[in-house]
Amino acid sequence: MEQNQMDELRIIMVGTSGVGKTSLLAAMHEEFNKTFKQANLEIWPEETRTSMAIDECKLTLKNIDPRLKKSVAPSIPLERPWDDEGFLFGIGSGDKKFIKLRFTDPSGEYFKPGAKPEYKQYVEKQLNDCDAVIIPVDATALMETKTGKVKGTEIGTWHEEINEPDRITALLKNAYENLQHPRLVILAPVKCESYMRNPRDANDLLDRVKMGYRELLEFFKQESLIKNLAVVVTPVQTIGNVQFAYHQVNEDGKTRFYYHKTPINAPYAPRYGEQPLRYVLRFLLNVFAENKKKSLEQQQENLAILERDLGQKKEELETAEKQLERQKEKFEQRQEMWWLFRSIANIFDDRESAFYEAKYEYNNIEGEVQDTSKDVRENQAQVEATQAQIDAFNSAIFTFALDCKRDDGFAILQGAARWLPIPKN
Ligand SMILES: Nc1nc2c(ncn2[C@@H]2O[C@H](COP(=O)(O)OP(=O)(O)OP(=O)(O)O)[C@@H](O)[C@H]2O)c(=O)[nH]1
Ligand SMILES: [Mg+2]
Repeated sequence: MEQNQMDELRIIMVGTSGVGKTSLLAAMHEEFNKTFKQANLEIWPEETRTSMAIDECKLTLKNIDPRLKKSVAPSIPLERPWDDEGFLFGIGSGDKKFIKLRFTDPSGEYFKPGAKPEYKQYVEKQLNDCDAVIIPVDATALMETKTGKVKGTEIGTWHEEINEPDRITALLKNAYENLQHPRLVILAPVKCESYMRNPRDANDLLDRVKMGYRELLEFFKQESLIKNLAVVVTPVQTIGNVQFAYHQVNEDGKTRFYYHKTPINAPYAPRYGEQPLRYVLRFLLNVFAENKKKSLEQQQENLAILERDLGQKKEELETAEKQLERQKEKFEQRQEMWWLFRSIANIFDDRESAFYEAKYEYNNIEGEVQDTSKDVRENQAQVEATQAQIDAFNSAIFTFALDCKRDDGFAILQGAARWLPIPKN
């Protein structure tokens, strides 16, 4: 999490070309307004290349033909990948923005083994720095074989080819080797309408995800990682009302899946797009609240020191005031004396300097008391503001977390207690 003028939390979509990164982000985006409103949070989206691509993707999916022949435009690999601002928006309440969220949706080209060095470096750095990673999983590739739906302990015939789990595992092993910060990994089956019809099918899909990413999930469970990693599975129907029909090997030797809408004129109705969003926010807000708690403790400590300091200075001021009173009285007494006696007395006992010294000392301490009082007020305001932020976040997390699904294909595989707790509201 970047500690600049406003904290920024970063999420990256990870997966090979055509697996469904942009479509998933589009399905999540479709739920944004409703989900944030529900949690009494405002969002301030910024117009970027990615936000326009998301709108275009939604348009394509909203008007997609009954046989899904038309497809979403592949995301364009940029000459300089870091020019990609991603999809950026501020979150806050009232008119106060608390944090920024940045979703990055790279082109699948970047993840290819033969990708250009600058793409490889980009992916490596992003995976190192991003707080959360979302991995769309092509459910058809995971669940279908040449002879129909998987049975027993089978994994889909095209899982390796299309989802490239080994490639993804290698990238994350590399990025999380010496993981020092909390991270969330979401495995999100997409194009999964045909496998989410009833809880039994949905849980079967979940089991296949665990089998299809066994090596990755075992890596996540190792000692050095387990305390910093939360892992979740959230199947998202990125179009809705779609049925897998059949597969066909095309001239290029590549297998293509064919689908149709059910009913044939069904509208664009993505389902559960808000679930990965809810888990991302539940995680990030917990991480954020935890960091805020640390800075709150620090602020409270500073405030306690300042208050102690102010107490001391006030005591010193009282002493200086008494001293000033005393010197003033003595000086005034001296002033009332007959001038000759006064001049002689002043030679042995200069009450005027003593008085002005006491006055100077008093003014000095009074200035310090005013400065420290100001510091105390400012720190108190900061402590209250941070506490208010934490409270706002906790209630937002609470609202988000309430509707996080944990059954029928959805699951928290790791880090539930540590990074996805539901705060007491
Ligand atoms: N059957 C089916 N196809 C879908 C669904 N959602 C998206 N698609 C299709 O999946 C294909 C890939 O989707 P994208 O979201 O562009 O995939 P991507 O990972 O962003 O691909 P790149 O940008 O090239 O890396 C497109 O042809 C979409 O039309 C769905 O729910 N069901
Ligand atoms: Mg894309």
